[in-house]
Amino acid sequence: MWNFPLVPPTAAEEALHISWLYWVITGMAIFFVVAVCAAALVLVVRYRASNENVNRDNPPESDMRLEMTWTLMPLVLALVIFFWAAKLYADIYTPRDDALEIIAIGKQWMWHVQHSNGVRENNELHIPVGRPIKVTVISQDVIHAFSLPAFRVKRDAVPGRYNSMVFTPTKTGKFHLLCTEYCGTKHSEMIGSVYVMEPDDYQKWLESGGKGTDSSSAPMSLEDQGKQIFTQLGCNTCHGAAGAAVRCPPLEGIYEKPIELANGQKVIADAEYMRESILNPAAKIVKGYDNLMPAYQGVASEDQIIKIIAYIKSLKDAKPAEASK
Ligand code: HEC
Ligand SMILES: [Cu+2]
Repeated sequence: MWNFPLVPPTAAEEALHISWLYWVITGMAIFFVVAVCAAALVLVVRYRASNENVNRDNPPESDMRLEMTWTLMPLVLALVIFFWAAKLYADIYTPRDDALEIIAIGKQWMWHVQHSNGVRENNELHIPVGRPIKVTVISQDVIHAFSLPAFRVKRDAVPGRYNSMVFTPTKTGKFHLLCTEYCGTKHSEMIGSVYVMEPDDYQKWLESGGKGTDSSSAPMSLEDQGKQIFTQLGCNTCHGAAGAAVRCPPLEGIYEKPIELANGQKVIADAEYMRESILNPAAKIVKGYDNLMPAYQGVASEDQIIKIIAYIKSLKDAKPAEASK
């Protein structure tokens, strides 16, 4: 039952790099503790009051070489560690396009995982081995933290904010998935498993709708579900509707493009911006339009918003219909 060894398995490229950094820092700390203690011990014994065999005349008051050594050496070591760690940090937290995208919603007290073809799972995460995985996390209530010890990565799940991280699993198998931010009574039950699979097995798993058996019940993709929700919530009565009562900006082709706002500011239409535009449209008004969109705060769930954004993203290369201009 006891499956928490001192050091978790090392199952991702990033994990290997972070382990190296970790052990180098630990090794340095051990080296200096031993060196300082040994020096102290030697000096204490050698210069003890009863030892008359040492020369105590004229003790040196300063020694530039000594000063330089113990200033420059730690400085260089600290800078090496800083740049090394900064590089690893940037590798993990810089978004990249070649990664497989997965979204995880934290809520009291479970992880809800969404794959882009529409498969969803709770407290489990199935991913293929050998390719970068980008996990975007958000919380539906309080702050949680999505933690994968075997991959040495974790990210805070913050309400109202999409945070992401990238890692590349190198080993197949079952690993821990934890919440590492105290989030209430059942925080300790907010645990699950990551299953790293061979790419073919993962593909089969996805196509079978996450059941791993051969059935043709592949779910609807995120963007198609988003399109349905777009209609359910009545977004389509304004956006893209021919002869809509309200003049509104087209959503085709806006994803990750700069948008000019009424106050002269420019923003990039990323997921974060879209989420705000849906929940609280008054916060940022598109230039040339009026604040006529209803707020969907309390109406659209995080889950629905993720799907709507997937839908708007799928319109990235589409041309706006004449009617919605
Ligand atoms: C009553 C008509 C109306 C409805 C319904 C409506 N919107 Fe809007 N929407 C607007 C208007 C007007 C704007 C421009 C003013 C602004 O920025 O708030 C806008 C702006 C937006 C923007 C920012 C677009 C940009 O170019 O930056 C997004 C994203 C958006 N709406 C999505 C939605 C979604 C998703 C829904 C459904 C959940 C929806 N809207 C429902 C009228 C509407
Ligand atoms: Cu939690």
